[in-house]
Amino acid sequence: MAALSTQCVVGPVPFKDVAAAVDDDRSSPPEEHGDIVSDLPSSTALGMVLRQYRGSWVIQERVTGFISLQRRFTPRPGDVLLASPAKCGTTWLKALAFATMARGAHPPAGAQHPLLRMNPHECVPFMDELFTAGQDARLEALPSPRLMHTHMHRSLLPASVTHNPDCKIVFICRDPKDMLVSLWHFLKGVRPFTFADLFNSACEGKSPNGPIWDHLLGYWSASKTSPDNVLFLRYEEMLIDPVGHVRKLARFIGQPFSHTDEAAGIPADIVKLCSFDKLKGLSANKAGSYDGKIFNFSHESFFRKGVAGDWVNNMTPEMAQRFDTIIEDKLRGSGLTFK
Ligand code: PAP
Repeated sequence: MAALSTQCVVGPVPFKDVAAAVDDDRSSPPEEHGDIVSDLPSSTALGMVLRQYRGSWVIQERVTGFISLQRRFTPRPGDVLLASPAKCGTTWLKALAFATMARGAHPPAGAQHPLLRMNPHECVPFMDELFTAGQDARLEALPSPRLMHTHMHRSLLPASVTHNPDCKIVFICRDPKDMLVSLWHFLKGVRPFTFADLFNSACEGKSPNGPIWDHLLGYWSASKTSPDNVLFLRYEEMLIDPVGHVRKLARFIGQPFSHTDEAAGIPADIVKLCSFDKLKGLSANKAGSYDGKIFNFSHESFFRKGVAGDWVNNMTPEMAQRFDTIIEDKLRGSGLTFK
């Protein structure tokens, strides 16, 4: 690593700044695991081949990365892992968590804040993708504490993460109906399928990283049994009280706001910096694209409406009822509801 010495820098730092300086030759080559993948149950949905791996339907190209992650990822004390099903508020959570953890080096009201010049996905790395591409050396190059993200089910994470009191997981979810609608708008640009196709796949549990209910239940249960290690957040509640949730997030990761922070209005500044309108309006998010290795997404596609309840504009009442009933049945007895 040439440009950024990690010895004197405290994390999290913008991932893009570090990644650009990593010599890719030092990255571990992707492991093959082809024999394991070809033995897994498969299903074709939405123009993609999915493989059922440890209960989760995974885009085929990602399975080897997941296996590599399980075998090679070494957590460090202080690591914070953001986890989410797709389209549940990851971009927002990445921005809020980065701004909160990096507030010492980067005051949220500062004119030079990294989130003013780069997309939140460029600040916080997506582990699943880096392991898929054999670029996990980029994670190793990050100074501690690291802030990372995964769309993996909790059951797919290595025990070194899930049974590690020094590793914190922050999970975000939202009404699964809104998640589906958001996913459709996001993916329809890169895959030709209808909303009905996505809806039917999700009802069967066969959407990418599905079933959604197992994704939710894994982190929900862990947040109940290990509340110091797993924080369970809901997008809709965050929209109602973003400042309260930023305080909760800061406390959970062991960096509560001091009286001085509060007096200086730091929590409110973080919320302002990361607000939908602020981020959407930045040129860093209006232009450019995100190389997701399998797909390429424009930065602006991560900012659509940013509201709760948009499913009413995309689903019939019958579809909504069918999906609500499935989710309710699957979550029954867990204490988790979306009513
Ligand atoms: P990802 O899983 O691909 O990373 P993710 O960020 O989880 O996507 O989801 C995007 C949703 O969050 C979009 O919701 P919508 O389609 O219903 O509008 C997007 O608009 C919303 N979003 C992005 N940034 C923010 C933000 N700063 N505040 C609130 N919502 C946001």
